[in-house]
Amino acid sequence: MTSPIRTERHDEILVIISDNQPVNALSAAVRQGLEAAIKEGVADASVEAMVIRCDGRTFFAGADITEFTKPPVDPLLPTLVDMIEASDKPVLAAIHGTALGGGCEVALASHYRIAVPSAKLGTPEVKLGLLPGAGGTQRLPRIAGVKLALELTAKGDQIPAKKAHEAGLVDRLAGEDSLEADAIAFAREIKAARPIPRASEKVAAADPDAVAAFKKDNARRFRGFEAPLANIACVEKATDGSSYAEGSAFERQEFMKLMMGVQSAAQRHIFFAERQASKIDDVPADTQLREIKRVGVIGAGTMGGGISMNFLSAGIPVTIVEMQQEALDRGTGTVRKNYEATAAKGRMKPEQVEAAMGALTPTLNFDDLAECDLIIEAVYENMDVKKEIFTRLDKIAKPGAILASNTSYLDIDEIAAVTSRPGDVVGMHFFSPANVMKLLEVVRGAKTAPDVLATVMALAKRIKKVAVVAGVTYGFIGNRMLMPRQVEATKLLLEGATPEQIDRVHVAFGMPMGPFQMSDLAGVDIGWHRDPSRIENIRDALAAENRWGQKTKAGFYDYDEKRTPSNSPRVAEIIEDFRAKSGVTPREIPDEEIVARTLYTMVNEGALILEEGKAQRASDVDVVWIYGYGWPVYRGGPMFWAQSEGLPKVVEGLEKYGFTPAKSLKDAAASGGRIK
Ligand code: T1G
Repeated sequence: MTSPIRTERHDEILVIISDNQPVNALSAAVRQGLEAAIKEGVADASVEAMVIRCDGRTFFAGADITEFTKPPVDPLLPTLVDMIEASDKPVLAAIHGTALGGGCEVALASHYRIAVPSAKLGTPEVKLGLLPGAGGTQRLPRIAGVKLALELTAKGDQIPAKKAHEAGLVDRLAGEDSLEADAIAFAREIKAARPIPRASEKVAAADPDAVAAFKKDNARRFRGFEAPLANIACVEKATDGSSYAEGSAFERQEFMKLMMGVQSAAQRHIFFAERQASKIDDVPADTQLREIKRVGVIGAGTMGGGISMNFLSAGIPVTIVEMQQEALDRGTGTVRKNYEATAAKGRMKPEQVEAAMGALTPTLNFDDLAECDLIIEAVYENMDVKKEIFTRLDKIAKPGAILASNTSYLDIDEIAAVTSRPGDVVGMHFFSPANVMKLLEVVRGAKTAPDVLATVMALAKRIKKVAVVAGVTYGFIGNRMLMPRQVEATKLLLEGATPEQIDRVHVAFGMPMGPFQMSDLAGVDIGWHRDPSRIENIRDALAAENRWGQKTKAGFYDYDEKRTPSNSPRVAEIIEDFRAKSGVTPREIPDEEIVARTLYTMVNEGALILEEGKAQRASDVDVVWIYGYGWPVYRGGPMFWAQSEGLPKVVEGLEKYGFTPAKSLKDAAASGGRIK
């Protein structure tokens, strides 16, 4: 097999080139090729300096993550980078695209770094539950200081080449289209410069204030994660007077601890699961896509406005339709307000706000949708209303337009059936707030055409969503799994638990909030029959007293002006009343029962969804819960977590509390296999 590494001579400069598509991951073959090429350059007296660069779209994007579960192959990356640095001839890294992780570490071990202005550098290993294990935590603080080293390692931020140049992380900026030539010229310039600069020989100044501030600013973000603290410890080690050798030994030790831990396995699982989710098993990757030049959105409410922003922010014009001018104005006003809030935080320029708003065409005329290539219905959850809309769309939408519904639960096949073009109908279930939440459930109807699916999945990437294909089933994947959790959480209230206990168990597990906190945020009145005289359950009782959640400053909790929650004596009374009416004597509920009844039941529902073919793969279910509901990524999603809990334990827990485990779950538990 040919090596992905080749060399080219430019007189006294040896250029070492990697071509390992798609992202030049530092696979064993790449490492072996680099080692051989560096040795060749060092041994050849006519070589006075070396340049390392990559073909394709990016400089090395890191170690090859697919190798982590395989036996290690020499040279290991730490050995390779130290060998590069030890070269007695200058080595120069020529960077384009994203120099990430081990790729950044190869650049840091090189003696000089030149980058095109569009390049970015980073050490995002922390997002995989790891840390830069090839000297990155030791070289970064020595080159660029503690503060930047923490941002890059413990947070996993990327830094644009220009900023990296200002910080001394990059020595020179190349022309955007002349990287190799500029790198060779730079190599000629420094080839005789001595001493050769080596990061590991520099001293990194301690900066306890920066560490303290960083820990304080990121405490919430790091809650439950192990890797960020390990990164911080390694960066601090580089500044405590330890030698590079001592620091890198400590780094190696910490890296191996993380590598062997469950959190990194979970985070690496999600890294690949997210990319796998974009693949539709029975739709070829090269399916011809439909062109989407203009999107129509029906409904300018919270969802319609948020959905529109996704496309406007991606530079896709939107026609937004309402029935009343007042609603239309309110909707477009909210879009502008959201953009202006983003601009106020410096994350958008005023001219970008105007460009986005300029691409938004509000109208009361439904027929204006005729020019749209994709039309997304985002009105309230009522099947009759949706059918009426799709009947009208069928008459006015242009041939080939994709007709999508943002429904959260309803049957896409039933909606498609009112049109003459069911192949063009698909579900696009955005999660609120639609311009923020990354998950998009793409609901495949029985007749949805393959190219419609492929087009929507590709469009999801364009609007920076993580898309997962769901089948037609009530609540699709995420909301269907939410139902047993909500049912059991409510039952547990009757039996003796409190909203705060149940929420505490979920937050301690790593969820951003528990079921009742979530209910108060979304609205206790969502789906309520609106008849205050009809009180059949605790939720009805709350809704009837206008306890609709945060928006009415009272729900399952009471809220002050700043929406700070407090336990509600009134809610306790309501729960007591229902216990009395139901003849239930409250009992002490152990936390493990809450876990089994609210989390194991979700896993069981996920297994049923998979058995019914309503999700393509178990990892898709995980992706839904990570990106749609904030499931802690260090637990890898419900199905991965169940596996790490031990399926026999999950099955036993389900049976202990009277649930029937899904067949696939039981079989996998019995055979020691996995849920697929
Ligand atoms: N290893 C193996 N495969 C990788 C990979 C990697 N590092 N990065 C990407 N891929 C695959 C990916 O699975 C997909 O495969 C294809 O490449 C395109 O990726 C010792 C231990 C570089 C910004 O964390 O952030 O170095 O689905 O769809 O959107 O200190 O990939 O096509 O079959 O994401 O253009 C640290 C991870 C590793 C960077 C490009 N590095 N990658 O984004 O394409 S650990 C990272 C990314 C490490 C050392 C440590 C992104 C990207 P497929 P893609 P993209």
